[in-house]
Amino acid sequence: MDIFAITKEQIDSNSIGASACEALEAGKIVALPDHSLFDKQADIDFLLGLQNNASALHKNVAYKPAAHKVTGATTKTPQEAEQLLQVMSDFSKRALTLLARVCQPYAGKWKTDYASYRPFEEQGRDLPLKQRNDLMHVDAFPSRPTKGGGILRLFTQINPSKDRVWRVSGPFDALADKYALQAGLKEVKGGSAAMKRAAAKLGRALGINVPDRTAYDQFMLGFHDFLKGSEEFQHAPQARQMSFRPNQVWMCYTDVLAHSVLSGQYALEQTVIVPPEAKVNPDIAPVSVLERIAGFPLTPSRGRSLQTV
Ligand SMILES: O=C(O)CCC(=O)C(=O)O
Ligand SMILES: [Fe+2]
Repeated sequence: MDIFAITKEQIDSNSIGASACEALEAGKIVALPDHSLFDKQADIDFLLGLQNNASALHKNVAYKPAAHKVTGATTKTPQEAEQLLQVMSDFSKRALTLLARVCQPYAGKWKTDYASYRPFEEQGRDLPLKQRNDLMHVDAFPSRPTKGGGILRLFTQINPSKDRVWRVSGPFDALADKYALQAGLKEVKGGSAAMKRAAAKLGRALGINVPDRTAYDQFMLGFHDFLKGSEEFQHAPQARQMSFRPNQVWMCYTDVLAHSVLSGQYALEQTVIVPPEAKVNPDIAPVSVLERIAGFPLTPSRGRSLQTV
């Protein structure tokens, strides 16, 4: 029920059409046939070996394709840094190629976001509440507002022997119907253009980047925190546990499907931001669901289109 499985034959014969996008938008996990997203075993061994530097790796390792840069890793030598950049960049390219084949209706329309490598054991990770990924949540990025776009992520794991275990709960509309008002949906304001200009100016003067958040982004950030802090939601009886085996590749909209990771080590992920108008069923996008509940637009461009209807 939560999984939409795609076969190698479907990928090879280009016969997926819009079916995977539809499943993803409805909050399902698309499971792909086992598929290595690495050129050679040596690249995988290199990433697994980085764990030996655990004390130097503070958080997930991020690869930023637009800047062709890796952050979050402290490498021992320039050669190691160069190899990590190369391996992450190759992974990112392969993941994006696969995404474009599985989600043809989106190809060319998304904004490429970061890729990441997650070298730590997730079980028992000691993180502050907002950063804890073992509590179910929908994703929202504080530094990168999507302005209504969907957060589509492709995951794989290079762990040779251990499953990655998730808990999931959806669909989004049921979650929003139950909790969006409690989480402050009616109170969010995008801020006026003048306020945003003033904040951006102040940010530049202080040398910090002030993200340009819409009311939608503000709500989703708050919703992420609200869900992590809700005892009731964390113990929701409808939540399901699922396991991903070594070498498995899977995708989902992590802002549509509430999820948490209970255990697992050595996963990689590539994110793309899909604008709502590129979706096959824009009416079920979180921004549309939330606007129906709120009764007012949550992003400026959607505000314009709502007014002309
Ligand atoms: O690493 C994972 O398996 C998922 C963690 C998560 O929820 C996230 O990165 O937003
Ligand atoms: Fe998440």
